[in-house]
Amino acid sequence: MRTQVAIIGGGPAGSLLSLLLGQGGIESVVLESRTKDYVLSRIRAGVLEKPSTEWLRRAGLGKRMDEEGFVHEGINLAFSGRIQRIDFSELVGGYVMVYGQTEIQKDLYKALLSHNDVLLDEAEDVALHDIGGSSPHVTFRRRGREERLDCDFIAGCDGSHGVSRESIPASLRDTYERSYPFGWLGILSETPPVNEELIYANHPRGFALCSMRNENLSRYYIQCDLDADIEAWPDRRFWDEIRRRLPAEAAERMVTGPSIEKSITPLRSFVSEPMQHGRLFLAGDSTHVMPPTGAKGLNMAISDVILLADALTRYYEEGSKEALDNYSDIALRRVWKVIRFSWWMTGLMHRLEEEGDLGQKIQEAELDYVASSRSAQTALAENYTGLPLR
Ligand code: FAS
Ligand code: PHB
Repeated sequence: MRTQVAIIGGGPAGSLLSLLLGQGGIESVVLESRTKDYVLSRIRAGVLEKPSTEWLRRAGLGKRMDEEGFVHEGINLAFSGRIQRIDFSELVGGYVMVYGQTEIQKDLYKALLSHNDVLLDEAEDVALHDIGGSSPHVTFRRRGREERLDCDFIAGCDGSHGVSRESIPASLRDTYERSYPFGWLGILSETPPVNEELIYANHPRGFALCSMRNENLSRYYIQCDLDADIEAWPDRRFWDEIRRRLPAEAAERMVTGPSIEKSITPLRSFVSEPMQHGRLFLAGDSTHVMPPTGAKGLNMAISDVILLADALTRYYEEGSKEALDNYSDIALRRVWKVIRFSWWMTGLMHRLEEEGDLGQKIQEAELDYVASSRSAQTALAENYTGLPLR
């Protein structure tokens, strides 16, 4: 087999890249190790930055997003028994869109499947070869057959546990990592959301987040110990705990019900540099992971892909390698700003045992400052709604 760009990973990054390249007349093949149905069943992100919604519309993926998604012109910070709204439209003319990653993945696969044989799922033992040389290729096994895919370039969009990043010699990679000593216990419930917009809550008992997917599908998270046992968190205990972490006015409004999904997510910040080695280009979680507190992971995957698709298009249309050569530097500048914001939101909103009660008081004072300072709110709004691409 031969193609122009071999894409490893059929998540949001890989499938969006393939779609954008196809729209520019550039061939690609996406190799996904899981089944399509498995990828479509994953519950992950829920919030899109304004720029992400604009790029998805330009890629022809705006229709269902604009029909079924919810534009939010603000978020709410809860602390010290009160709630402070951050008004994105007033502060920066911005918004975010609540539209689940599951829905975006459905739209992407639907758009991709109209292009023949672009997406090959259940591709096992994917291995990258000659990424530093002149004939890059990928080998894999599918449906019992050994396959080889020759290409000009390889895009590593295989997430934080993929093979692409590891294909770059360790001596040529710089990795930066911080794992937090806590996780998020999240549930999905067919109940009306407690609030029209998201509530991020700081509380001495730990962080809590009230989010949603639609008017009758809510997504809630609470900070939990990393080694927490899901069995020890029956729904009743979850609802009691999240209510205790919210101001009374919200806790009283909360409608509870059986959870239809429950999972624990570890929190970490991770960056691997560079995002390019020879003919291999990395995008999304394969090269950076951040705590979901800033709602950034999916949005960063999308912005990497917008940059990479543009650079590959310039190469094939104009023969210019300049954008490809600058891809890693340009993408990493935005990555580090977003890693910083996610680290800041996580440090502000979570119970940090090592900081003790003094730390809790300092967090509450910082939140009180944010609540009373237009410039602090503007900085938060700028970062949350989406920083410029370059
Ligand atoms: P993905 O991990 O989504 O996709 C990689 C794909 O590669 C997968 O389908 C995998 O099966 C495949 N793959 C792996 N190894 C392979 C191999 N060897 N060969 C072939 N294929 C391989 N982000 C936000 O922006 N907003 C949020 O609100 C948010 N909430 C989150 C909540 C949770 C609970 C979690 C876990 C994450 C959240 N994120 C959020 C981050 C998340 O959305 C990721 O950033 C996003 O899925 C990244 O997309 P990809 O880079 O495509 O990686
Ligand atoms: C979600 O809805 O799943 C969600 C929203 C905001 C975050 C993280 C997750 O910061």
